[in-house]
Amino acid sequence: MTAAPSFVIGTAGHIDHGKSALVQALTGIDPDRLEEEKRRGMTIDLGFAHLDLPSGRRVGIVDVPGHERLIKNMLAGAGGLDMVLLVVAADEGVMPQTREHLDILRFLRLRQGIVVLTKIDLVSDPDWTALVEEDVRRLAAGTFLEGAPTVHVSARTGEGLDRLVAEVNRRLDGLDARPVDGPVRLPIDRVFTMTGFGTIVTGTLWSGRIRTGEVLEVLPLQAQVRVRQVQRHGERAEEVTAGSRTALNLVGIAREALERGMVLATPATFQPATLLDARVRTLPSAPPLPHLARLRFYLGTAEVLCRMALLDRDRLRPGEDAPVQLRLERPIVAVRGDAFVLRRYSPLLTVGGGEVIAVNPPRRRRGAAAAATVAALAEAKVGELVQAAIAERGLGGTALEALQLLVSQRREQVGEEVARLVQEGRVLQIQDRLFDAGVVERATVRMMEILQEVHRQVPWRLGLPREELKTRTFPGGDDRLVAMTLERLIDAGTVCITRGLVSLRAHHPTYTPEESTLRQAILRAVREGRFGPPALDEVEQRLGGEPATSRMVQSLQEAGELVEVAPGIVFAADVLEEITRLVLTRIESAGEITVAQLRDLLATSRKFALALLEYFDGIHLTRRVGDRRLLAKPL
Ligand SMILES: Nc1nc2c(ncn2[C@@H]2O[C@H](COP(=O)(O)OP(=O)(O)OP(=O)(O)O)[C@@H](O)[C@H]2O)c(=O)[nH]1
Ligand SMILES: [Mg+2]
Repeated sequence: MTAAPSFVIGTAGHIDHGKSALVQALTGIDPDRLEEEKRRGMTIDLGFAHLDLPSGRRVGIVDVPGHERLIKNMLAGAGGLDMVLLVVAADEGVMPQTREHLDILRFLRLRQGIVVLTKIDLVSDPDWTALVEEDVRRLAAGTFLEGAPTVHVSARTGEGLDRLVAEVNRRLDGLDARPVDGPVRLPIDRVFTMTGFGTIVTGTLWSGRIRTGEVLEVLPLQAQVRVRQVQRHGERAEEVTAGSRTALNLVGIAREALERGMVLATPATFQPATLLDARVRTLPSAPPLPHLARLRFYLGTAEVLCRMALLDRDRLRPGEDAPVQLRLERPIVAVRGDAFVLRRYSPLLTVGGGEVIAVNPPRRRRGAAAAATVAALAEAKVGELVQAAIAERGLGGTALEALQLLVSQRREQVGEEVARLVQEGRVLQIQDRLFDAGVVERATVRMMEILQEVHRQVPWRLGLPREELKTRTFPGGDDRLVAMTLERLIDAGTVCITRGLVSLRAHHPTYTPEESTLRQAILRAVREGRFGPPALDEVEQRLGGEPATSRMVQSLQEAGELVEVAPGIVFAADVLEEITRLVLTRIESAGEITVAQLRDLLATSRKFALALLEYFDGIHLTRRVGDRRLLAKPL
């Protein structure tokens, strides 16, 4: 069963035009809840109510202040609206904050509204009313309110209220529901404590659903909290869904830690941001803005100071549209596609607004290139963004969850795009990690080049240890990626791994005549010692102690002709094979062998016998039980 989607309606309009009186007349709830509001007869902060429609549906109402100095509070309420009642007092007509509120709602991309001419009881001259209506029509032209119904209302006499309610009811059906299946995102607009409950926060749930008992994250604090109780329109509920006015009783956080502007969210989904790529448009009435103008930035219920870096011009003129980077003074939660409003710092004045294009992008150098990048990003499709984000992570790859943070789109949508990219071969998925196929391809080519280079420069070496190869070709690379790349190259017959060394299959070590002579001499010296070979450094000294000698010792080991059974103790491979056979024969007949027995058998010293048996343990030929060695695996 899917319940009807929830919506929130807001008021807007000039001070004293009757917004709060209208809400009270409609709902019976006085939205002016503060003592100061009642005393001064004006709204100071947001007020909340709910309206039961004839269809049985209940909608949330947010009442905003009209005072020009309280626009910041109006903005905190305007962010979560689905529909507005633009209130214009019939006796006064369009006034400055009628315009400013409408400008703000346009920047916030509100789509639906009704014009309410209030105080209609105060106007008896129909010509005057027609004049006001004409003014409003001109104001609405070219905005989402163009063609919207205008309802004449009196909060005092009740005239027109029924028509208004019917109009609200009708208009709600045309609204798009907010994404219930998205992550939880609730910009907090109020925080208070209630005796017996502790911390309560309220807000409009922008997306997702919240259930009792759920754990959420407070951003930008990145603190975890538990939801002890959920309320919807002041009534206890098991669950609230997107578009609902919501109150939550939180456990695990002090009231003092919370404030308006913070966001409650699904944990590990949003990344607090201080840098945004954005497109900004200024109002025709705005002053020209210089590069790095200091502005107030409003998104959700947050207000934060910022500097606006102009990427492709020195000045943003009135009515212009430009790609910018916004450097915020405090982290906020923003998502690609979010709408925001910009106001001048002093004097306080709405100057523009825009849309977030990228969250936490690289800091851009001004110029045509940066502007073009941001413009291209603005046009990019989700798939392209996902691919760019994966490519940006390079050889380290990225997890799907991290992509949600990077791209901040609806969860399923990102998953679908990833699946498509994997299928098209543009993204590689290894277990739960994602890599850009192009990046991997380039790294693979580079790996072959490095092997070629090493083979050419050091022809005597069999290959490169895996770790060394990794740090040279996949710096910062994910181990799973390295393993998979090697596996592919081995399968293709291009590369092989011998005794832990990676080489091109076509490579065979070659030696200069001097190196060949040295190898022979080393091998002879070790083999002569038979079951009691000379120590490595002794051999090296005997042969002149040149660096070439130790290089050839290494090459003999790599080739498997010498085996180091313990540090400094090497046996010729054929001698070690002979010892292995003797040990096996002995265990077969006697069932076991001890260090002393091996020492006697080989007529050698205890040092060698012990080193050999430990070596055999190490390669899992034998296993130790007390003093004795048995076969690791029964024959
Ligand atoms: N006669 C008449 N007076 C009204 C009507 N609606 C509101 N008023 C009066 O107008 C004054 C302002 O009304 P409010 O509802 O507080 O105005 P507001 O738009 O909420 O004002 P702010 O919140 O401060 O922006 C009050 O004295 C109301 O009683 C109406 O329909 N008719
Ligand atoms: Mg009011």
